[in-house]
Amino acid sequence: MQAELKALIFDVDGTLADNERDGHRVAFNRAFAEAGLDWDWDVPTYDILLGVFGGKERIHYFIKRYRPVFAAPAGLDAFVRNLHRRKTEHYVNLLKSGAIPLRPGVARLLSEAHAAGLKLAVASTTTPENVTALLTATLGERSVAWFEVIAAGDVVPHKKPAPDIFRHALDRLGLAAAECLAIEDSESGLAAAKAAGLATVITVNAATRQHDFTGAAIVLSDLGEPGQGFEVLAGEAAGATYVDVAFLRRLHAGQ
Ligand code: XBP
Ligand code: MG
Repeated sequence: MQAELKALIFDVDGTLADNERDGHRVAFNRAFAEAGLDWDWDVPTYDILLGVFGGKERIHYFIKRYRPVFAAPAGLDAFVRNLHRRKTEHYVNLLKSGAIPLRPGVARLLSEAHAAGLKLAVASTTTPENVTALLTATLGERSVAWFEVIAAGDVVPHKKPAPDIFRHALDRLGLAAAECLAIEDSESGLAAAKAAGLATVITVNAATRQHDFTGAAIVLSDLGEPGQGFEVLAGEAAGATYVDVAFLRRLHAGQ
């Protein structure tokens, strides 16, 4: 790419932290139990439900597909909204308890990129307070200010795989897609980033390893650390073993 790399736009769930199965899933189940529902999302069910982005959207889909005769006590939308609000509280409490660490290389890359003057942004489907709670719990309160833009949740009409949240982040950054790189973990996330014109680095996790990542700039097991390198699943790392700012600049220039 001709343009200089000016910003990194991070997905959150599955990318910054491996937080779906042991974080979000647990929080959903706690909210269901508390509401007296006999719904319990085990890992295989949750892996299917992860195809639907957004917690409220996921609950709606579950009811439609698995509990078609369920009659919500109030209107369905209000019922799901309230249930999801409690889910968010449970999730934030899980984060505060230290249950969810960042993935390998994330803390290192964020602090290096911030120090190098790259702008940092988030483009996520999750609820905004989940993002600030994750950053605060793992990197401390001041890390939230490293991010010029935290684009998350219902601020756009269409969630991933639609490109809306990445376009929104680019607008707020005041940058062109060619000046940025996205970091994602899922096929839908890649589709969203690509449709917004962004070159994308993929770090897979157990739930996304089998996804189709055609069109990604590179597909890695994780960001890697100096002593514990990544595995390259697709693309060319040119001898690098972990992702740092120099690696991202080279990758971006080659797009
Ligand atoms: C992943 C999602 C989210 C979370 C749950 O978002 O789809 O819905 O699973 O969060 P991303 P909420 O990978 O874009 O970060 O319940 O707050 O929606
Ligand atoms: Mg994700």
